[in-house]
Order: sequence, then C-alpha cells, then structure tokens
Amino acid sequence: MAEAVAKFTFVFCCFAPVHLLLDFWCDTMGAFLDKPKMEKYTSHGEGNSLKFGLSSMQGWRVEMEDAHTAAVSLPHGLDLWSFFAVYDGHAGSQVAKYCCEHLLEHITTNPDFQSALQEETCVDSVKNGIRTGFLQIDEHMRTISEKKHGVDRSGSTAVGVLISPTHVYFINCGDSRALLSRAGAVHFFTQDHKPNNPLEKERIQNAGGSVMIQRVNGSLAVSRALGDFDYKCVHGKGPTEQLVSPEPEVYAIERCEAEDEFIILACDGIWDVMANEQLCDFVRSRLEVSDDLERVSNEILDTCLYKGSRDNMSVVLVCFSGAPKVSPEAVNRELELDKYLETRVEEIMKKQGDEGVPDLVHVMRTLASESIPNLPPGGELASKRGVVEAVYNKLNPYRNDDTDPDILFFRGFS
Ligand SMILES: *[C@@H]1O[C@H](CO)[C@@H](O)[C@H](O)[C@H]1NC(C)=O
Ligand SMILES: CC(=O)N[C@H]1CO[C@H](CO)[C@@H](O)[C@@H]1O
Repeated sequence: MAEAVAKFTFVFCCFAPVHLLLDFWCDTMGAFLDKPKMEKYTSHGEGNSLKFGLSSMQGWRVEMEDAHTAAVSLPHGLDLWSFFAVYDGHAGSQVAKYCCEHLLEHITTNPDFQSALQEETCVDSVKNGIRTGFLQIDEHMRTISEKKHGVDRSGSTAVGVLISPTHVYFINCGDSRALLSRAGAVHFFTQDHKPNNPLEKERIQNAGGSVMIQRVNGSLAVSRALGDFDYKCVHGKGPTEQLVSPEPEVYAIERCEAEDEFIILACDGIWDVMANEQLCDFVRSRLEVSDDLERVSNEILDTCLYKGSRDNMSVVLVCFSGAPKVSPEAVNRELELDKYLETRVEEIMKKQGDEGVPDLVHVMRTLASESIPNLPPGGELASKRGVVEAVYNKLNPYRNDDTDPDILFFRGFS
C-alpha cells in the first residue's frame, strides 16, 4: 500500500570516463502506469582495463528515483582507481541525486581515506574512509535539509564498488545488491539490509522502533539508507544506532586478474525476480553473444520486466579483462534459437485455424510448456519474449495495441 501512494521520481546521473562529466536525465510523471515505460537511459565506457555498461528503466512506476555513478580514473591522484554505484531512491529523488553527485568526493577527500593512500597496508584504512564518507555525506545532507526546514523526506540506498589496482571494495547500504562473478561462479555478493535481519531488528528495537510487515515501524522497507531523516532523530543515539542507519558494510576482496569476470550492481527490482546464480549465468551467456554492455544491460532489464518485476530498475555491469568473450559457436546457437522460436510461433498461430488468431499470452504459454533447446540460462523464455513478440506482431494483422498490460506481461512468468 505504502508503495502505491508514495511519489517516485527517477533521476539518472552518470560520470563519463576520465573527466567526470556529469550527464543528467530526469523524468517525473504520475503511480502505476497502464503500460510499462520501456525506454531506457543507457551509457557505457571503459578505462583502467575495465569496461562498463549501464541501463535504467522506469517500468511500471509513474515516477522514478534512481541514479548511478560510473567513473573510471578518479581525481585526487587516484588515476588507477574506479568507482561505480547505484542509488535507489524512495519518497523523492533529492537524496539519490545528491549522493550520485557527491558521495565519491566525500569518500576520497576525507582524512581517513587520504591516510590510507600514504600507508603500505591500506585496506583497513580505505574501508574506514568509505564508512567515514557515508556518515559525513549523511550529516551534511541533514544540515542542508534542516536549513530548508526539513522539506526533504527522501532517502536512498547505495550499492557500489571502489576498484583499486589490487582490490575491489564492495560497499552496501540498503537493499540493492552487488555481486562478483569469478571463474564461472558467484564468488561474492553483498547482504541486503532488510528490517527483519536479526542485527538490523535489534538496532531498530534498541532505538525504540519496531518491525512490522517487514518494515521499520511498519512503513520503510529498508533498514539502512542515506537520508530518511525522519527515522534518524532518536535522542541519545549515535548516527549508526538510529532506526535507519547510513553505515555501509564494506568488504575488500583481492583482485584476481586471471579469474575475475564481472561485477553486477543492481537495485532490488532486479533481484526480486532473479537469483544471484541465475543473473550471473544469464550475463555470462549474453557476454558470449555480444560485447555491447549497454545491450546486455538492457536485456537484463527487459528479462526482469517479463519475469514480473513491477519496480523501477537499474543495473550497472562492469567487466574485467577476464570476462567471457563472444564466441562464434554461442552466436550461432543463439541465431538458431531465434529461428526455431520464429518457426514455432508461426506454427502455433497457424494451428489455431477457425478459432481466429490466438493472443500473445496463448503463444507464450504454449512455448513455456515445451522444452526448447538452448534457451539462455537464467533468462529462459522470458529473455526471448522480444523475439516472440516481434514475430507475433508481424504475423498478426489484427494486432491490438491496447491489450491489457496485465495480460501481456503475465507476472512471474519465466
Ligand atoms: C517509530 O515507532 C516508535 C514507537 O512507536 C515511535 O516512538 C517513533 O516515533 C516512530 N518513529 C518513526 C519515524 O515513525
Ligand atoms: C530505482 C528506484 O527508484 N527504486 C525505487 C522503485 O520503487 C520502489 C517502490 O517500493 C522503491 O522502494 C525503490 O526505491
């Protein structure tokens, strides 16, 4: 319920490689739409032996509140470092937008982080510096908000990776998630901060709050976030002891040149319908048929939409030099699969005969009941819905564009 009433605004912001050019996109409209908005904001780039692609889609939400940062080669002497993040906003876009523009700066310029750069073994200091950056930006935003008499009630989760020449620092505050695929398997993923987690619940209760319907005080679905200052005003408790904490969990993982494949950062709209292994398998299979990371990111979003995600969605895909490469066999297999699907759709539509043209749902259901060889792992038939729909529309002259979207996008279908 709370979700349907809340106002949502999506804000996209992304740093272009090397000189951190800001590129901005913002769109606000009205709760759930009749049809999902499938237009996407996309971007890509490379540097420091990394390639990245990203994509954001408004989906069924009337307004969107999402932002990303992608920066290879950082300022302040951190040329060999890179930073990627996804901010998933709620109750307004201000906090997501502010973090997107300023979080990196708060991290790299604070004294804790700076001291790390002078030391030999700096991993713990970097982690500390990241934590300090989060607490500092939150305090800063609170001051701004108080000056404006608390008009900003928005909040944002943040998930990111800071990549040094030797380590990947996974950073999470909230219920978005980052994962690392290494040597063909999920090697690491961040823990979601949900109010029901024992440690989160304990903190919430110690701050005098409660967890109901899996939400902080029955209303906020995430237990750590930047902003959300209404949940951060318990007297006598420090910033990390409040109902909602801005403290990130940071994990340092030593890089492994030979085995590191890719990192995925995505908001909960993705993980709601894809398990870690599923998404990893899907991405791996897509990288074998395309090296266009924007396209792969778009396919992730479309597949999640067809699998039933009703949320606004964002994904950032970062590939190391060890990522799977396009293989001619995989490309051929995919072409054959598309051809096979086209033929099957034609057959299903012809077979209907006197009963007239079957609807797309019937076609998808029929296909789903069959065993189709070589469907992309993790994405399955949902990832091929675009192909099916294209043939269907070509063959169906009576196509009605106003088909009930709930029928078109039968939820939970995979
Ligand atoms: C959360 O619930 C507690 C206990 O009912 C209450 O004292 C507190 O003001 C509530 N805080 C928010 C932000 O809803
Ligand atoms: C990406 C984004 O803006 N995510 C928001 C989408 O809508 C849900 C509604 O529940 C919010 O929780 C997300 O923060």
